[in-house]
Amino acid sequence: MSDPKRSAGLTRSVAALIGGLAAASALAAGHLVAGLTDPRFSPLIVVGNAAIDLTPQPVKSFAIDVFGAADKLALLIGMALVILVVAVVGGVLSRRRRLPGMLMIALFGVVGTSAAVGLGPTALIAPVVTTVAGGGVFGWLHSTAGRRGETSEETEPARSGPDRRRFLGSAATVAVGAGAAGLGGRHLVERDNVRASRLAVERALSVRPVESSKIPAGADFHEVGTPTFLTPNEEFHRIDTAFTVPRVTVEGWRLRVHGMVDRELNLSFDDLLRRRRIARTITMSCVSNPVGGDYVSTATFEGVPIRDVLLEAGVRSGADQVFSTSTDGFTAGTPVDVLTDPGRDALLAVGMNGRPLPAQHGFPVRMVTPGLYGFVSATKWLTGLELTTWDGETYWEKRGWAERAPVKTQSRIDSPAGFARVPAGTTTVAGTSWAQTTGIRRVQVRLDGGPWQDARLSTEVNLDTWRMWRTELDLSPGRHTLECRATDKSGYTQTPKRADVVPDGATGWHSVSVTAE
Ligand SMILES: Nc1nc2c(c(=O)[nH]1)N[C@H]1C(S)=C(S)[C@@H](COP(=O)(O)O)O[C@H]1N2
Ligand SMILES: [Mo]
Repeated sequence: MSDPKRSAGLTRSVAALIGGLAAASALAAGHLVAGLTDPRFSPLIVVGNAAIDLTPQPVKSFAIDVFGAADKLALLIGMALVILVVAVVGGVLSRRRRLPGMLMIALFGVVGTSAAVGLGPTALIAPVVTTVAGGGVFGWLHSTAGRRGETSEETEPARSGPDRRRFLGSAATVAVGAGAAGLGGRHLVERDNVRASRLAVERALSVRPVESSKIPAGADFHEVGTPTFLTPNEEFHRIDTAFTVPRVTVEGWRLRVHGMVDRELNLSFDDLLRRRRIARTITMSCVSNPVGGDYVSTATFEGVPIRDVLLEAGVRSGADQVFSTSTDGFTAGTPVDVLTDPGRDALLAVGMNGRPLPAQHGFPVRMVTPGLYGFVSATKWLTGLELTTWDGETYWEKRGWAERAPVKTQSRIDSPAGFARVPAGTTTVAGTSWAQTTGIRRVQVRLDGGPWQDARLSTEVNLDTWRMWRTELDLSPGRHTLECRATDKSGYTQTPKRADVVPDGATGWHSVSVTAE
């Protein structure tokens, strides 16, 4: 039967559905194959990482501010929407002929595959499967839909009939298949292949959770709204550029200490554990923490002093930077004098609050350096320490952040929260302050720009950890502004001058506005 009206092509909605389903199956198939081979090469992850790399720094900081740890999920959803829109447009352009859609899939295939070229043969499997699946599904659905009965330019195609049903059946099969492949892929990509490793490390730790929580009484004012002194691992802030959490096993881990050293070291995890281990309670903070922000947390870390390992390797004279590397492509530069300072105890940490490091905090081994922001000193999923001079450019330096970044003295009001309504009269104000390696001498609070009054400080645990504070203020009914500022043990008092987080950390006083009634 030769029906001239058939050349009218597919309806717009069918064409759009075909485009969308082809894209969804392509990504799902690629994700599944990546789960079976190497998660790094999933099309979603490859595109996601490229998007993170291409994102201009201000947008990146904005995303971190707005989405916090959920920034990567937001990126994933955004990417999925963009891909869907492109696919739907591709489908609609292919109402009469398959070619435009096929060309678009081929183009995506070439881009995806070329991104994987040079990463080894397994890297090519996922993009190739993605492309073939996309093209196959598109072609198949397109011909199934084209085989239907009457069509006319003006009216919708028959809403019933065997051909229509056949197309809907095929579409449903593809949707279910794509869903299953996508879920299977997600399961494989996120499967905890480091679980067995973590159990082995658990047994090797010398600090147990109970011991690590032996913090003197009065170290926090949690009862009036400050954080607990130790941050539970699950609540510890997480900052990194890794789109998926790297899953590094203990068996696969090695640390190379090289560059300007007398003897290069190449340590397995067992080699590392055989060395002297210590535990230190340290407050870590991120340079992207705005005034009043909560990218600051405290844990008891157990690990091998970096100083021991560097002395063992023998640092040659002239080397003043340790350039650290990681499985996720992150790099950091840390001054040798800080890492070898016997009073500082920078660690190759394996334990956190009596547990093995969680995967998202760098399992199996990360750096922790008291007194420096994380981006210059806290490399997670650590793979190498290269002794060098200061001319190497690190991940964040290339993006406009500072080379040296000691943590700035800061304080924050935790309670009452900004814009809170509180009963008029005596109100407890409480918060946190930190000045790692120096220690906090005093925190002061003032009401509506009036005189500063000293707050009561919590018990000091050590100079590398935060110190909570509390005081009472008398609030008359109405709106009030509360401000705080800390003075550290060097005598420095926080400047009121507001500075942005770029390039080396925010300054300014935290202030909150509350209403008493
Ligand atoms: N491998 C790797 N290590 C990294 C990062 C990263 O992106 N990749 N981010 C750094 C930054 S900017 C900070 S603030 C700390 C945060 O450590 P956390 O996530 O355990 O709090 O890790 C540092 N180490
Ligand atoms: Mo950071």
